[in-house]
Amino acid sequence: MISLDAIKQGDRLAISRLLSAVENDSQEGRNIMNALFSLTGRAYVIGVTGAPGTGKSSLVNELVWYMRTQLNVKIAVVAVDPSSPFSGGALLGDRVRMRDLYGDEGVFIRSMASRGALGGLAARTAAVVSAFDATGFEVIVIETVGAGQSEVDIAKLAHTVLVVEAPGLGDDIQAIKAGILEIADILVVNKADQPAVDNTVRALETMLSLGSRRQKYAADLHHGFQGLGVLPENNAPVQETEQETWEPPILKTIAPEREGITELCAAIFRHKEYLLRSGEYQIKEGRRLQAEFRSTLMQGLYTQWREQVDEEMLQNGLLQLTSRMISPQTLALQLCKFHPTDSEKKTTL
Ligand SMILES: Nc1nc2c(ncn2[C@@H]2O[C@H](COP(=O)(O)OP(=O)(O)OP(=O)(O)O)[C@@H](O)[C@H]2O)c(=O)[nH]1
Ligand SMILES: [Mg+2]
Repeated sequence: MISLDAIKQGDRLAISRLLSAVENDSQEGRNIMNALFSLTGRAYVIGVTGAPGTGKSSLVNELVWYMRTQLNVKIAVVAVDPSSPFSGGALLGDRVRMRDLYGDEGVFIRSMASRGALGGLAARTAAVVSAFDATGFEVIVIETVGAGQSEVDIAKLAHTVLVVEAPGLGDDIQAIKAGILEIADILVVNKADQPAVDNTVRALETMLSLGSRRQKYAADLHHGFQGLGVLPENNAPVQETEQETWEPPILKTIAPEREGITELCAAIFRHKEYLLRSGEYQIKEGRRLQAEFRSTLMQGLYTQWREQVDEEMLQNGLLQLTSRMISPQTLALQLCKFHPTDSEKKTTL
């Protein structure tokens, strides 16, 4: 039994057990998180992603150090690595400076187990973030490697996403994937002590300006169509008034020298203020809660269905599917006992 009082008092063992419980999606974890729900929604979440070896963990160390010692913020780190079993360890192992903070109750570092647990990685990360949020951590940093779909999903949990690049990873553009640039609120070129750093910065500037020109072109096109009366009024999300937009800044850092860390934190807080001013903060929060609701519901419905479905019918159906005697859609409809027209109606909701 995990004690709710101990969690509320910030007992680290109790918090640790809660984190495991929510990560494993256990009933106890769910019950506690339900009881703590009113305490969530207060933390500021920072996502840190980028190619392997760019210096994410080193930067996270410095962010933690800065926020803890200069701003007196309670901060938690969630290290997520869907592919390699090593990086989480590197985050915990390569922590020379973190010794300054050893025993500090205001810092909590957690590596996510990448295997053996139920549910999607993004959903489990969201649960761990909520648990930290509920237990009073004011800033939560999620560190993740790479540019796959799960990193993009995890990035959606963050209010501010840092994409970390470094010079000298082969071709300057090679490590920069268009998909990952789209999720960046701040671009960090770490290892600025190395030659060719300015090439990396220029490459990023070019990619960013191409991206924003494309967006502007799409908006102009939309306006043009509106002017021509091609688009109906009620189908026009683009507003006539100039809306404030966020241009991702490109910042240079040298993590081991602690260079550029103050500026990086300042940029994070500027982005936070922008989100609050523009109303995007509220929109993001709403979207996140709705996504959590949907994934919980889907998982719940699937579990319920799996418990109720006739096992023999399922196995026979899967055999028929594999030999292409029946389509996946037909099999799903048969096993759900949905009336086709009902399900068609539902999918349009
Ligand atoms: N020269 C230089 N080396 C750096 C800098 N930042 C980090 N490093 C070194 O680069 C290596 C990788 O740093 P990490 O912080 O582990 O990088 P990471 O992105 O977390 O790596 P993965 O988690 O494996 O993807 C380490 O040997 C760091 O000491 C920097 O600014 N300059
Ligand atoms: Mg790392």
